[in-house]
Amino acid sequence: MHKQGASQVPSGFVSSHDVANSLQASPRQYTLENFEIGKKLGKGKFGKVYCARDKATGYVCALKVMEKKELIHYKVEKQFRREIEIQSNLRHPNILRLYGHFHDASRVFLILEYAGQGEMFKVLRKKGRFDDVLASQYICQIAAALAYLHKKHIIHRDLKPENLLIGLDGEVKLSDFGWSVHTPTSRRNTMCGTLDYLPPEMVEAKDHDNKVDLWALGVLTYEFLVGSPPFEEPAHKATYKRISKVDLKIPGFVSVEASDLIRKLLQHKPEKRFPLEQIPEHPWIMKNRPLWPKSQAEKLH
Ligand code: CJ5
Repeated sequence: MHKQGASQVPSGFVSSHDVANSLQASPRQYTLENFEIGKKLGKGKFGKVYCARDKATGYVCALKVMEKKELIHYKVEKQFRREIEIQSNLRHPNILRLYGHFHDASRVFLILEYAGQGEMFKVLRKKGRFDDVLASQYICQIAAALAYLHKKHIIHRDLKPENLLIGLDGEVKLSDFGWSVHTPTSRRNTMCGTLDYLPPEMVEAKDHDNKVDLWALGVLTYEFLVGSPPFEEPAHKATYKRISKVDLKIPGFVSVEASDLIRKLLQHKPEKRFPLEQIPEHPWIMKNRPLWPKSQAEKLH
């Protein structure tokens, strides 16, 4: 098993020490017996999530336990398989690792990386909004993760605070790849859930490509700095209209540099959106980078 080295990370992006981790060092057939189960972290339609520890090595991870009959009942087996297939091949400091999976008669278990500081949306709700220093750090890391995915022809498609976790060192981890798709299968989108992060081409049910993630990154930048997404409305139809018109109003307290990046990402035409590779050199990032905690900033070169 190879480790993620700094040399594999595009220059200008944040890398992280990939802990020599025992879960991947010797790939073996895991069973539930191998883990000490800790605190319950969450509960979903299909199962539960726990903090767990590999008894042999003491390595802490997250265990996602899904009921087979629920997966079958909701006809999401295919989506679930895709999540495993996609996520197990990804190695990036800002993407939550999937170390392995196993099953028993009634359940499927995913062994996932444990992000020590928990869920981004909770941190954001608690703080209200982030300052430029913190937001720029997060956005630069998310841009790095997206650039990595796009290089592998994967579109995330579901970027929002609920799908972001924070590691022990404050690093962002993209998670929940259930809805990502492999390009170039450009497909029509079926609508459900929140519209807030969807670009015009998706709310209008047109074909889309990896530029949808750039739009979502713009929405996320706004939300980090303002506390709520830019096109939020009580009714779906109103949100749809605002997205379609790019009805964007940025509050005065948002810095000129941040506003510039938000506007450049939230372009109606997908091909006009600011490219991910240029994000580390954008004035908003350049201005704030010297203020990032040392542990983050020094990983750049
Ligand atoms: O529960 C989830 N995701 C999810 C998605 C689909 C289906 C299911 C279910 F049916 F199996 F339940 C679950 N995500 C989730 C839940 C709780 C993410 C975070 C948390 N809470 C939390 N709190 C503190 C720390 C922490 N760290 C984590 N590290 N790694 C994880 C993974 C667990 C599942 C996905 C991310 C959490 N998480």
